[in-house]
Amino acid sequence: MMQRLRTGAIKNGQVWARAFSSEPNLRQRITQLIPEKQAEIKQLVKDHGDKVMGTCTVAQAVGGMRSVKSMVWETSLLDSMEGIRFRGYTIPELQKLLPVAKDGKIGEMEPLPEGLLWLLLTGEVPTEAQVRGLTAELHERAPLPAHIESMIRNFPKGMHPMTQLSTALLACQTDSKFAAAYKAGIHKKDYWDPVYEDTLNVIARLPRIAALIYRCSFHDGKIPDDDKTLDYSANFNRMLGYGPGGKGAGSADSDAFDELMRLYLTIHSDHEGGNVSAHATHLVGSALSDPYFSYSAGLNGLAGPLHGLANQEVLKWTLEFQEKIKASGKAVTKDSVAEQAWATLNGGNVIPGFGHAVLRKTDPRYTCQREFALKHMPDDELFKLVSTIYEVVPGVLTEHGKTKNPWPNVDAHSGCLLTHYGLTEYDYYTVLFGVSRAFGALSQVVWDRILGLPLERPKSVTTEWIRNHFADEDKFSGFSHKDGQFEQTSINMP
Ligand code: FAM
Repeated sequence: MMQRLRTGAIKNGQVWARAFSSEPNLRQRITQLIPEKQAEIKQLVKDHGDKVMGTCTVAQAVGGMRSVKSMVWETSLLDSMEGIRFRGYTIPELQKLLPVAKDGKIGEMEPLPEGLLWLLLTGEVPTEAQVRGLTAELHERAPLPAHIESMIRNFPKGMHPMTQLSTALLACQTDSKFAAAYKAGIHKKDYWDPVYEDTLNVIARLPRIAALIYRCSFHDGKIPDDDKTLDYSANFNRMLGYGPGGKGAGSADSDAFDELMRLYLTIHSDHEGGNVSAHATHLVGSALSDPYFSYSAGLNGLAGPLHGLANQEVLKWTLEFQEKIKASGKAVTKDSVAEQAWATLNGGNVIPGFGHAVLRKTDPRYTCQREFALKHMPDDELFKLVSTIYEVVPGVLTEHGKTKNPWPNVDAHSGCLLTHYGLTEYDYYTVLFGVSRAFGALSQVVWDRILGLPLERPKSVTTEWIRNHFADEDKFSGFSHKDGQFEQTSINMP
């Protein structure tokens, strides 16, 4: 039976459906949804194709295209005041709805990211049986192409973990089902199918790639086999070398690190389409580059300090401050935090973990991590410092007067949680973000191919074109907030 599952899982979704429930499995459910969704997008273009969704001013074109509505992204939507909704659901809603680890009660434990993956790909909350089936399917898809492990083991010491992650994932491209199918002349209506295969394979393989990078960069290079009895996050933790409660954390909370990883992988998965990693993945995928190429590109964007790398920068900033305070023999106070924040700003640097290109309030991904800390580690020293920073920095940034959003984002909190459970190597943190972001960015790429979205190719212009175009008009003094659809964006002068 197991052997039948192993081969059948990848070739034929029917087998998985029979094995875990009589309900449709993920591939079957997506297949059922396709005709309806394809008809919907055709109708949408027929009904509204010539309507204007928004505009783009010169300031927006020069200032990073903030708020320019020019992309379709089905898996999530971000509201500047409320934060992210995954297929219409907020994070607290998902915490009450999505299946949890075995024996747990829905709503009392953190959601399984496998359930979120189902939601992102179908728009539907899966049943427990469907999630168990998906977990098992990901285990079957997890083995890496033969050359990957030795490649990671031979990366130069000191190569940044994100460089390793992007390179190792790209090297798995030898196994792309889409690239092979395209070469063999697949009909365009069937593109989505091998893209779906690649997507699930990438998501299944990322934990082992990421764990190998961690074990080789920071430890002895030893890594256990995949444990098929565990869910995606718990298995990832074991491969990283951590027990259910992490390393050195309180034994009362014996599965707290597994729970943290489930929450972490769920909340970092998607943040609509315009962020650098998602947009890069979508853009590269639009050239029909397969999911290995496109997500490797997304990871390269995630590695920037203004985007995913901010999580390592936050911990570095916080620990350096803690160290400085300890060395001076003083205590952490609101005043000393404010002093440090001003020193950072006066040095011409950003305060990592604060601000956002779209959000205008505290990121709900920050809030749910704070709630996790209050539940599991309220007395943690670093958590207390992060809480003080939360009390002080928004005021400093507001007084500084530049940032449009003085509130913390997702990256302001994650490092202190990981540190509590023993994962202290902050250069590694963005890799965890990268494992999670594949869920959202690649789910959308599957839908890009189902919906037949074409090559992405916006129009660019030169500054001379702009000058000439507006030569007779006095339009360089700004613009009005006519309908609240866009904001003046800042322009970075070198
Ligand atoms: N500290 C200091 N200055 C900041 C700031 C911060 N945390 N956030 C924004 N500003 C500055 C910004 O640099 C800009 O200054 P200039 O006019 O001198 O260029 C000004 O405020 C206006 O920026 P904005 O319109 O409010 O933000 P942007 O949309 O341009 O940038 C971020 C958004 C996220 C890049 C910016 O807030 C930032 O650099 N934050 C710190 C880095 C960080 O936490 N990134 C992670 C974002 C996260 F959610 C993610 O992607 N994972």
